[in-house]
Amino acid sequence: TKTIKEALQEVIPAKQEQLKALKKQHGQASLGEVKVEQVIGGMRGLKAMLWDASVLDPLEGIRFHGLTIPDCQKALPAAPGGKEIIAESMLWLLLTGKVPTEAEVRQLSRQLAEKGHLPSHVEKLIDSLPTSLHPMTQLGMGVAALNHDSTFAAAYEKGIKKSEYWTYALEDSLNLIAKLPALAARIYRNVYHPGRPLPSIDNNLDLVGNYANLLGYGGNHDLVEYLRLYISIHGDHEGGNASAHTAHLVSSTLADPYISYAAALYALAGPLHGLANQEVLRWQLNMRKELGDNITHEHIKEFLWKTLNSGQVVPGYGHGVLRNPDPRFIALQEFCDTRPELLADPVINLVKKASARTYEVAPAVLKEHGKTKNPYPNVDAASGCVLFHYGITQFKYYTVIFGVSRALGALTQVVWARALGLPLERPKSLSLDAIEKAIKA
Ligand code: FAM
Repeated sequence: TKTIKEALQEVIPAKQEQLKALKKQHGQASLGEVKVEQVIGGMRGLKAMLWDASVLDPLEGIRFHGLTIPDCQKALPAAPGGKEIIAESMLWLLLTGKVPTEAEVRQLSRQLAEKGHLPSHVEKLIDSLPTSLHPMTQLGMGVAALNHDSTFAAAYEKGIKKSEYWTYALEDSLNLIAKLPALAARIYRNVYHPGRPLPSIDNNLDLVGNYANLLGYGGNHDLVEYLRLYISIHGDHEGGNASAHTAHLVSSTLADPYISYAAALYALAGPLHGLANQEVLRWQLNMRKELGDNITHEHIKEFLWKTLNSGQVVPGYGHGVLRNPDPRFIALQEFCDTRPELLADPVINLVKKASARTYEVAPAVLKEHGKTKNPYPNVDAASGCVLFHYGITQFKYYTVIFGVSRALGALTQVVWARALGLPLERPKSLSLDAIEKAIKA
């Protein structure tokens, strides 16, 4: 059975050739103009990055090497006895562009489990932090401190050829992904169940199976399956989203994958990006606190307008690229719809129903409000309500789960940027005067 490194070794040369030919034959070709509103508006729609593993169509949503989420749910191997995509299958697809065999992902699961334990200096660091320190801040610190053992940094110091960079970036990336469950679960245990013993990594489990076990939810098959789906579909969302782009920019300075991903996690920790899944639950629970449990459409409309009129955004809605409901939102909603017992539960029902009912009225309110270019739900509108049902009610932890997932895409981008020899990223900035002079010319 091929290892993921061997599978990657097979596909890299053709991509390197394709890039070389493109540069040689079409290096001077234009991909369109740059408008002033893009330079001062967060580069929306600016074609400025190369990223192969996923493409985000504004209407259709994400495709991973051409596969939609339903395609992935059909093609990518699940866990033994499971149905949902496992992280290793998504990682294999993102990195190699190929759908892995069951044997390949089982071998990758074992390879990751064998590297799953945390070095003691990271355990001590995490245990020394105040439980009031946000879990995302703790996760970034733990990831950065893992760079103590970076093979990329050590090899670079010794002096390696550019053509070898990707092999060390891959080794560090797999090592980091392997350690995320133990790191993320230790933070959860310290903050929410101080002193509770942490089980050890089980070499026969997949990454998320171990993660759920370490969180203390391994016995709940549905939750483990939900986490597998959740972590797989949050893995990559094109190259320009703030977390993946940060990892790409930082690693373009040849900073190692660990500190590059630590930087990405701090982008993810922003409320307009990954932290939105926390903000959605906070918003839903505030609505319940204010309105009680019989939340009607009218009530939700009033609460939406109250949010908007107080100058806040409605978390879970809108998107920088999407202009339709997020297929990731739909996949997570469908997970619930295929499990009637989930809908029976009063808590899930309320939060799920509240999030489903919010979905029934929010787009119209946002359209009437007239500002957002996308009035539809993004992945965060649904992702937290199922976690809440399963007892992971600590919504300040939700972005950490997103952080475990986004490593799949962000680190794939780091490996491929080194394999393609992409240079230091350095766009040109302009002063206001220079912009005014340029448009007059
Ligand atoms: N509620 C209220 N106003 C919104 C809005 C929302 N959900 N989405 C956008 N707007 C506003 C936006 O603030 C801007 O107003 P100003 O001109 O006053 O700044 C206006 O509509 C135009 O914004 P846009 O061009 O439609 O969206 P952007 O591309 O600037 O921003 C988001 C995209 C995601 C940051 C924005 O939709 C938002 O703030 N959504 C709520 C937070 C959220 O759910 N983020 C998670 C996104 C998710 F994909 C992820 O990364 N996890």
